[in-house]
Amino acid sequence: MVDRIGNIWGSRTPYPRDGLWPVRVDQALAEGVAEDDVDRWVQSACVLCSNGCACDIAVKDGAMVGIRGRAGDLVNHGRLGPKGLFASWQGVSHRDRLTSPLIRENGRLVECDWDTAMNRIVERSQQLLRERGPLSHGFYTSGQLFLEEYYALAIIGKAGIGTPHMDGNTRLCTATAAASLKETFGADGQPGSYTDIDSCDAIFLYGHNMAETQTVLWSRVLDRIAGPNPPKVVCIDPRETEVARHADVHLAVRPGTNLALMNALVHEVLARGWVDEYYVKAHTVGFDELKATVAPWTPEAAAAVCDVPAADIREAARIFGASERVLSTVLQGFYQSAQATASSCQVNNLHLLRGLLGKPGCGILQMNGQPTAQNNRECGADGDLPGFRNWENPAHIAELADLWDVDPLTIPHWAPPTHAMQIFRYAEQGSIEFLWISATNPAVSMPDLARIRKILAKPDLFVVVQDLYLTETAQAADVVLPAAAWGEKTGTFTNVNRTVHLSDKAVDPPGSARSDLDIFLDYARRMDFRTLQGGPLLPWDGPEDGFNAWRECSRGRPCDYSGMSYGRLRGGSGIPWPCNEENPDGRDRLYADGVFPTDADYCESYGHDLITGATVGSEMFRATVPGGKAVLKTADYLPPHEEPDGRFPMRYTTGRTAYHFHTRTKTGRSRPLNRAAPSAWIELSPEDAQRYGISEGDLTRVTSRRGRIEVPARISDIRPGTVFAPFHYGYWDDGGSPGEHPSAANELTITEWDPVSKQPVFKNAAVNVQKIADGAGPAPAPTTTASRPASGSPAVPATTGVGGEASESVGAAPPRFPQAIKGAPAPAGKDGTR
Ligand SMILES: Nc1nc2c(c(=O)[nH]1)N[C@H]1C(S)=C(S)[C@@H](COP(=O)(O)OP(=O)(O)OC[C@H]3O[C@@H](n4cnc5c(=O)[nH]c(N)nc54)[C@H](O)[C@@H]3O)O[C@H]1N2
Ligand SMILES: Nc1nc2c(c(=O)[nH]1)N[C@H]1C(S)=C(S)[C@@H](COP(=O)(O)OP(=O)(O)OC[C@H]3O[C@@H](n4cnc5c(=O)[nH]c(N)nc54)[C@H](O)[C@@H]3O)O[C@H]1N2
Ligand code: SF4
Ligand SMILES: [Mo]
Repeated sequence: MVDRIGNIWGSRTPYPRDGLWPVRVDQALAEGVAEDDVDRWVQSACVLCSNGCACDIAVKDGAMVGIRGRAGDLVNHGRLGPKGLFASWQGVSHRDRLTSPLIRENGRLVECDWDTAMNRIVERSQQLLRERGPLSHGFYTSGQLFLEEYYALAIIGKAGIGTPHMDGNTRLCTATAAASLKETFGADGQPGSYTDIDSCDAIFLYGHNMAETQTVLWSRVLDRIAGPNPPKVVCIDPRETEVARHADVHLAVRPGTNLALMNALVHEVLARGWVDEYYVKAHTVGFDELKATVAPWTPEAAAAVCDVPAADIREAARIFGASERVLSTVLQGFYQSAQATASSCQVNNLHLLRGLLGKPGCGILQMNGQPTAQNNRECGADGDLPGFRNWENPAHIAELADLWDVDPLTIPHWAPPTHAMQIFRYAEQGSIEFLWISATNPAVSMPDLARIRKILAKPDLFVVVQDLYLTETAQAADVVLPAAAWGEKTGTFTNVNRTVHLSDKAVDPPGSARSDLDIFLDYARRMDFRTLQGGPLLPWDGPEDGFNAWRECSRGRPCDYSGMSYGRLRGGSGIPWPCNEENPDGRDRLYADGVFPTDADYCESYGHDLITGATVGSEMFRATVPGGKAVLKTADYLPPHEEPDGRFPMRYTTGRTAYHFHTRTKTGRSRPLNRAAPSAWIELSPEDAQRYGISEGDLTRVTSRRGRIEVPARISDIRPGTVFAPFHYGYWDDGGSPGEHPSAANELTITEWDPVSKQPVFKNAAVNVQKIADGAGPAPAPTTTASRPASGSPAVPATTGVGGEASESVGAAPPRFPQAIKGAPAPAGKDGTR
């Protein structure tokens, strides 16, 4: 039996450079259920991170009773990680699920039927449209719905209502991935592929704790590291993460200083002549400006700002410059930190300078986080237009108007789409009076929670929340709509690797819960949205109609799905887009020919100034960017806005642990995961702990200009001067609102965003830390992850595995937690080694 709590990545299946990653099928079944007892296995993919591991859901007597990885899928080769194995099916099979709509009556949420709930929404919606117009409406959605659901919502918002106020939690998540790809290459779309892990000589992880946040992808890296001719690993992270522990160079930068480091890496690559001059000349513009911007950024200059040794910066640059094939992955340590888009563009620039694109082992992964964030960006239920169309290009608006048969003037395009932080600002100011929140929990996940709570509680703001559970956000709603979860509905979604999977319905939703698609279609029908011809705007009967409509919308665009169908997605592996006549089986990596989607009539964006965020505009873009060339975009380093001072002397940063997903609505309801990380903590370096008289497990108060949290301290290997808090711990399992000891990391974070991507800055703020009580024992932080106790600190009991004794917790309903987890090697004939 393999334990995926104590042993997150499972056993090694090493393989050589350019080898095939061996298959290993991971499986978990509920206690008392044997493989022979399973009635059916239903094809799906995991929705607990952007890796998109393909799986089959085990069904017995109409209930989900387990999961196993799909051996033949190109993404995971059979593997699943802790969240996939436990939280997927357990997280939604819980007695706490919402089973009927709720409406607010005399201040309290009471159960009602669907007609009552939907009528209340439609009445308010119609009244506001009459009296105030479309700008009274805002939609704040997710990175966790299915493609068909986003596309329906995009059509409702853009063509039915006509509001620019549509965004998703994708703004908090991967807005910078999209922005950096648009700035450099002209359109969103992942250049690289997971197969680049198989072929690379070096892998750079920029602010990406892949070991905990894409555990299956990290298994692939670990298997390369364990095999012959392993890749070099470079890690840029202020904490001693599992990635850092495997790194040849670990640059533990001061939070908020990424761009200084990136400018130095580019400086070194130029200074040492590690540049493919032919490639740069043939395929890029902007070289001279890039060179001038990085000129002052010697390794010594960056070392002073980032507080890392100049020699380490040189060594990292040497690894980048001298390795034949380099893979880069970028995530929240860059996207949610200062100068996010500029720092991420420098990663693209490094690859362009060396011509390391479109070849095996030479990928860029501007990572996603949420399972379906990519689809929201593609379908345009966030601040993008469907099919990566450009809001500044009237021809693109006309295409959409044609496709939907509506007046082009209905589709908002007179200004950039409104980003999430601005939507909440309009709600705060009162111009948005109707806010429909689907599949996200802003009362825990947005910055500066005291402010967000105040906005959601405004009496004149009508809030609809569509969720699986009565979350902290749902508790503030006027109407709560119970949604069907993964496994209870059919749809498609696309992972980081552009790979599209179909997830089939395995079981019925609880009570009267309905799929998000059915809810949106019902709203569209009740609102009687019409086309110019007079037909219904959304005549779809179900998800497959939505997928077919989307295929047409995507045809000829970079994210071309026209060659896919539900039929083709059933049975085999997922398929990466573009999938069309030219690429009937999809394409593994983009830009092999060095031609980029920057043609002014085709591109998704004309770009921005990376310092101010001002748009470049069509005229300037046409004058300066020859179609097909990539743009070497750059900016000078600026210090973060909130720097430590006498009152708030520490840098505060936030993030994740392997065992929980976001606000824990699923992982907190899976017993093994909940036991592994039951409650909140902060991480402090031994030096700071000593300075403040704090010992392992002591209760601390962390204060910023916005608020406070009170949680136990783990003394860990984080860089001195920095405090880390996991952001998973809201209040649904603790009375619903912050009590005596608030624990949500976002009580402290700042209302600030990147000027280009508008992604909020969750990863730097200034705080003060003090001890408020002795601890009763060690902090409740896992010992298997970045929160592991610092070397040399007192003994702390290990994070328990699933093989250990069961204990009661807020976890899953009784018979549902797994007893057997298998990590079986591949059958004979496949190249599985153990
Ligand atoms: N277990 C688990 N996996 C997940 C999720 C989850 O909630 N739990 N969520 C999914 C989602 S939606 C996302 S977006 C991804 C996020 O995946 P990651 O980006 O890997 O996760 P984070 O922990 O947010 O941040 C990564 C690292 O950034 C570091 N960091 C903090 N500040 C800075 C800085 O200024 N510079 C640099 N270079 N690094 C810094 C932190 O120490 C942290 O280790 O994970 C996905 N996978
Ligand atoms: N301090 C700090 N804050 C952060 C971050 C950080 O690193 N630090 N990371 C940010 C990032 S990257 C992200 S992605 C966000 C995540 O923040 P949230 O989106 O708020 O987090 P989740 O807990 O995933 O919320 C998703 C909600 O959707 C519900 N849900 C799940 N599936 C379905 C479905 O099919 N239909 C419906 N209707 N509902 C469903 C779940 O029950 C849950 O309540 O947090 C952001 N906030
Ligand atoms: S790596 Fe991500 S997609 Fe794969 S099983 Fe884990 S949570 Fe699910
Ligand atoms: Mo995310």
